[in-house]
Amino acid sequence: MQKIILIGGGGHCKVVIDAIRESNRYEIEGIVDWHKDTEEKILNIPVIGNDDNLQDIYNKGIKNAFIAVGSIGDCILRKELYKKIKKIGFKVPIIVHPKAVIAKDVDIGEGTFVAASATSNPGTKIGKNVIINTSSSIDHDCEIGDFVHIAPGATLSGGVKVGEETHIGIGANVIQNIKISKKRFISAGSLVKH
Ligand code: JB2
Repeated sequence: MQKIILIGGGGHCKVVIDAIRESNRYEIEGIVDWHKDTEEKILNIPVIGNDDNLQDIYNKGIKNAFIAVGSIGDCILRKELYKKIKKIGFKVPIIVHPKAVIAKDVDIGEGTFVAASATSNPGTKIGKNVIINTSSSIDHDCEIGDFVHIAPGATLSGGVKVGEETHIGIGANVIQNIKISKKRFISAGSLVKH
C-alpha cells in the first residue's frame, strides 16, 4: 500500500482517517498540523510535524498527501493548503468512503473527499478539493465547483450549480436548477429557491 500524510488533525481528520481505513487504499504515515505537538495521536495516527516539514516529508519518499481540514465557512484555507502541497509535488488522491453511493459516470476532481452515506446521481460533475460530507445528497446533472464544501445532510436537487469556494451548510436544501455563485455561504437548514 502507498503511504499518505494528512494535513490538519481536527474533527474532519477523524472522518477522513475512517474513510481511508475503510477503503484500504493507503497507509496513513502521519498527520501534519500547525497547532499540535508531535507527541499527539489522532485515532492512533501520530502527528509528525507542521507545514514547515512538508518538503522534508516529500523528500523522504512520501508522495501522497490529503487535506483533512474541513474548516467550515473558510474554503480559502483548503485552497491555500491544496496549492501548497501541489507546489511541493505531492499527489492528491480522491478519497471516497466505500459506503458512499456515487453513480458510475460522476466526474470527481483531484483531492475531493466523499464521506459515508453521501449520494450523487448520474450526470453530476464535482470539482477538485471538494468535500461531499456525510449523508449529503446531490441529484443528477449538478455541477459542484472547486473547493466547495457540501455539509452533512445537505440536499441538492437536479441541475443545481454551485460556484467555487461556496459552503452549503448542514441540512440546507436547494431546489432544482438553481445556480449559486462562487464564495457564497448558505446557512444551515436554508431552503434555497432563488
Ligand atoms: O494551515 C494549517 C492549518 N490550519 C488549521 N496547516 C495545518 N497543517 N493544519 C492546520 N490546522 C489544523 O486543522 C488545526 O490546528 C486543527 O487541529 C485542525 C482543524 O480542526 P478543527 O476540528 O478545528 O476543524 P476541522 O476543519 O477538522 O473540522 C471542522 O469542520 C468539519 C467539516 C469541525 O467543525 C467538524 O465538526 C466538521 N465536521
